[in-house]
Amino acid sequence: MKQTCQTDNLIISILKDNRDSYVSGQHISSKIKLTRSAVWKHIESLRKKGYVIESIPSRGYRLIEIPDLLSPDDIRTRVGKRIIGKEILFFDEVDSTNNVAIEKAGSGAAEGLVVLSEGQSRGKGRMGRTWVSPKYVNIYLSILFRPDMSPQYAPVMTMMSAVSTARAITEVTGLRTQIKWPNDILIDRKKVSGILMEMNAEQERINHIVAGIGINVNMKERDFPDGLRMPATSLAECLGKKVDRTDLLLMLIEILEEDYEELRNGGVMSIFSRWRKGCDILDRRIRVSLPGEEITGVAEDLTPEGGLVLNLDGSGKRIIYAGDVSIIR
Ligand code: BT5
Repeated sequence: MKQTCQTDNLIISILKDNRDSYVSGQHISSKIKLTRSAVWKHIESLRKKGYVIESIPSRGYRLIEIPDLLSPDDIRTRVGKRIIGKEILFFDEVDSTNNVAIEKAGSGAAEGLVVLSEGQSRGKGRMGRTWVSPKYVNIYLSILFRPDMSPQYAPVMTMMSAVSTARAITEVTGLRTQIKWPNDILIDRKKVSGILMEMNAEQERINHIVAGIGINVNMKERDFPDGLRMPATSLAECLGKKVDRTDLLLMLIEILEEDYEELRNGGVMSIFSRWRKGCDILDRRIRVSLPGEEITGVAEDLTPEGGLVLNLDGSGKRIIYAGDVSIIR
C-alpha cells in the first residue's frame, strides 16, 4: 500500500513537471523502473482517486486536473492541540466512520478522537438507513465524546452537532442553512448534511457518544441515486463552485470545540436556543412518519430534550422525539 502511494506520487510529480505536454508511458516507466503496463495500472488508480489524466496512444499522458484530496498531515498540523482532533484517524475508505469510532471507544480511546474517511462503503443513516458516501468529494467524520452528563441530556449533543455544522457551513461558504428537526441540515429545502448520533450509556452515565457528520461538499447533484427520502444537494451545487473540504473540516472542528466548551460550562440552554432558532419548522403544518403511523399537525414548539411539540389539529398535543418530518405546503 505504502509502495503504491510512493509510485503514485512519483508519477504525479513527473506529470506535474510536464503539465503543458504529454509524457510517454515509456518515459515514465524508465523513470520509475516499472513496466508500461504497471504504469498504466497506476494511472488508472490515480484516475479513480479523482486525477483527470488525458491519454493519447501515440503521445502519452497529460495531467489535466488534480483532485482536492484531504491531507492527514496538513489537517493534523492545522488542528493543533485541541480536545477535538487531539487524535485523528484517517482512512481512504472504511465501512462507516461511526463504526470505527465506536470500536475505538470500546477499547478506551480518549474523548475527542476524530475518525475521517475519504469514502464509506456502508455509510449509515438513522434507523438502519444508508448514507451515500462517494470518495474524494464530501466530508465523513465521526467524533468521540465522553460527556459528563446523564443520558437524558444526550439530545443536546445532537443539537450541538447540528448548530456547529450549520455554522461552519455558513462561515466557509456564506450559504444560509436551515436545520430540519431533528438533525438534517438543509439549503433551500434540500438536504446537504446529516447527523447520526450513537450512544452507549448506563442508567445514570454516558459511556460514550459518537457524533457522525456527513456533509455533501463537492458532489454533483446528478450523482445522487434516485429514491432519496428528500431532495439532496451539495455545497458546490448551491454555490456554483468547488468548496475547499479542508477549510470546511477545520472550521467545523474549531466550532465544535467552541460549542462543546460552552456546553460543558453549563451552556445547555444556549445551545438549545440556537438550535431552536435554526430549525425551520416552527408554526408550520407538518407530517411526521413514525414507526407504524403517520401524524399531521402544526409544529408548535421544540423542547430542550429535543422533543417536537405537535398540535394535532384540534385533538390535543403530542411530543415526539424521533421521526421523519415533511412540511405540508
Ligand atoms: C442521516 O440519516 O441523515 C444521518 C447521516 C449521517 C452520515 C454520517 S457520515 C459520517 C458518519 N458515518 C456514518 O456511517 N454515518 C455518519 P437519515 O436522517 O436517516 O437520512 C438517511 C436518508 O437520507 C437515506 O435513507 C437517504 O434517503 C438520504 N441520503 C442518503 N445519503 C444521502 C446524502 N449523501 N445526501 C443527502 N441525502 C442522503
